[in-house]
Amino acid sequence: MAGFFARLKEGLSRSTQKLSGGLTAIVAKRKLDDDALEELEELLITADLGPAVASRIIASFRRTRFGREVTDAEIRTALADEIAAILAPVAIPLQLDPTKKPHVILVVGVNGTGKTTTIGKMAQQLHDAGKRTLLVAGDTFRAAATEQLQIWGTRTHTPVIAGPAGADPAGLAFDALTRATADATNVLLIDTAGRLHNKAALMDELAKIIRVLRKQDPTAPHTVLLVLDATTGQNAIQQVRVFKEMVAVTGLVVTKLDGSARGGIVVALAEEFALPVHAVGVGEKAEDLQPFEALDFARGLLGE
Ligand SMILES: Nc1nc2c(ncn2[C@@H]2O[C@H](COP(=O)(O)OP(=O)(O)O)[C@@H](O)[C@H]2O)c(=O)[nH]1
Ligand SMILES: [Mg+2]
Repeated sequence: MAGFFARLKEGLSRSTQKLSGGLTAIVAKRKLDDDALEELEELLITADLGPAVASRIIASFRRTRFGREVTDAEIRTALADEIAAILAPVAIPLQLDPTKKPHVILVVGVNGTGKTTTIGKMAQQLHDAGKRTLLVAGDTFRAAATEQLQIWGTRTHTPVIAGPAGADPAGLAFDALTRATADATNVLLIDTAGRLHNKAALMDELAKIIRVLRKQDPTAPHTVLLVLDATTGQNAIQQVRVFKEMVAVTGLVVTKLDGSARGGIVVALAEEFALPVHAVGVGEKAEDLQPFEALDFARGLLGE
């Protein structure tokens, strides 16, 4: 997994520059007095960690280091430890329930966050793990979305259930679950539309998908994965709130951590929602989706 950590660290480098560069400037100047702590708090907020996390970390630094001469290396390490402690409880890999045939995963999120790509990456990894998988092209609103999923299906040797543009996604999901149950498929991955500008329609659509799934399996969906795009920063917080009102989100995937300067958002999400972060995306290839590791991420963020 060293390769992935290297990519994660490289991907986070813009976030790191912001946080770590700012930190050096603050700490190098003087000892950790009120002004320095205040600047540090602002820096943490600017780096998208959120006001709650920032104030808690600053309170901790005040308790342990107030008035002391500190080095930026010491602060960097202490910060990485604090961040890792916040992230550790949410760093929970996605568990498939082997008694479910299939384990149904509903993938939701705003347009463009990376739902279809994440499903494609998961399909590849499931294929490599010898799992039988079926994909549902439930974003029937845009024809391109169905084609995009079909390309991933071909690439990963995974069948795709799709309909014409405008087809009822709930109908597709129902048919897919019938087929998946009949041939003992391990995982059913359902793509959905992310038309947040028409929230009522989207909510109805998701509710209907869930309703028809439950006609066949009252325990489905077993996972509701909300995909968030790290580059949207604080916006991601609002997206979680909105989607939690629509569906019972069980976990998050945070994409586009490569090249985003806003990786700190993962810390704010952990603090605010305590939802499991199952995986992170650091690129467009199948191997660029990996389980979320608290310490690796915290160290990556601080450039350690
Ligand atoms: N750099 C980068 N691009 C990504 C990542 N995940 C998805 N993308 C890209 O983001 C764009 C939107 O992704 P898509 O899966 O179509 O989003 P959807 O509308 O939610 O289904 C595509 O160009 C993807 O290749 C990631 O982790 N890193
Ligand atoms: Mg899509």
